[in-house]
Amino acid sequence: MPEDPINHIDFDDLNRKAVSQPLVTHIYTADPSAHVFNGKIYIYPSHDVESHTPFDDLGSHFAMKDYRVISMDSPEGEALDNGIALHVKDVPWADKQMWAPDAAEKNGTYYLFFPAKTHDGIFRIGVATSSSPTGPFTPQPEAIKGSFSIDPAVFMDEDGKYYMYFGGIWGGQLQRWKTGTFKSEGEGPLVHLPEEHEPALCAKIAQLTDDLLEFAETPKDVIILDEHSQPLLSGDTDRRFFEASWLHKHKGNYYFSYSTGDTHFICYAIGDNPYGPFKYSGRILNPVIGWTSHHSICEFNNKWYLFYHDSSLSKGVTHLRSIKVTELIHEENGQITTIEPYVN
Ligand code: FUB
Repeated sequence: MPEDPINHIDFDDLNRKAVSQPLVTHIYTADPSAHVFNGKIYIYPSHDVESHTPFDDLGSHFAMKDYRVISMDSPEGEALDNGIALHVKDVPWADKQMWAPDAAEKNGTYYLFFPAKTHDGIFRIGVATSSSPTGPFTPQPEAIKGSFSIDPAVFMDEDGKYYMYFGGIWGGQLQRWKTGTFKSEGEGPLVHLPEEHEPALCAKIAQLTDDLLEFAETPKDVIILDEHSQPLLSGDTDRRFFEASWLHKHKGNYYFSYSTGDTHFICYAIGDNPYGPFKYSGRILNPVIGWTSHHSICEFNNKWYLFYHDSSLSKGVTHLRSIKVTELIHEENGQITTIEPYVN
């Protein structure tokens, strides 16, 4: 990962060129999962903080402790911080690193899904519930049974079934679960990554139980195929899955989108059912300022929006990011127009 801050960039100029500005500036926020509940937009972001943890390839410097829900009446409206929705000290199974969350609603109950490291250093995914979309949320005493890794994204299909997509390589530990059980680091945390010529590691999908508190099945691979109907390879770093799963449905097609991590793109792949396989279809967002890129896609009043983040407000500090929103266009042929985050 590059060291930060980035000194050679004229940030005033960059901000003038940005297609959108930070939604909130009194705190740092990232990984925005946006949903429309009761006609209003609710964004479930990570709450970035400065912890002075040294920078490393495993993201130890992302040392977040709580979640805050941001609400908006419209994508152009004011973004309101609704205060602390859940703190790590209130989650019995979690120790640290409250990374990218997501939320869902069912029968008037709101569910916050979140990853965190357990006291023995393993990322798991938990659930907390509330009667309000802004919380406060009450966590379940244990993480979801059989959960691992990071970045949960929950999609409700039109038949009322809920699915969780999740996973992330490198600091997200997905490579350590390659065989189904957690592997020790051995010669280093990245040694379990596949070779470049082998299929890339996949995001995971699991249907949720009716109460949305557990997996209803063993997680399966979310396979992304290339133009020859072959799984993307591990060495195809411009296209392979790294982290930040999201699923949205448009005109009957299932769009699985994700970050390519170390190559900094948000890409998408199209399928005809929630499990895939999905065919790689292109880029949604070109690289932003900051190492990470993470997004969500949401429809509001018949228009589609990309919620994303960059590190422009912190002048390039990778772990101090700001959430943003811009319009997303589905073209007639089903492709998504690639967004250039800064334009001349
Ligand atoms: O915010 C911490 C981690 O950075 C997220 O879980 C990843 O998706 C990346 O954005």
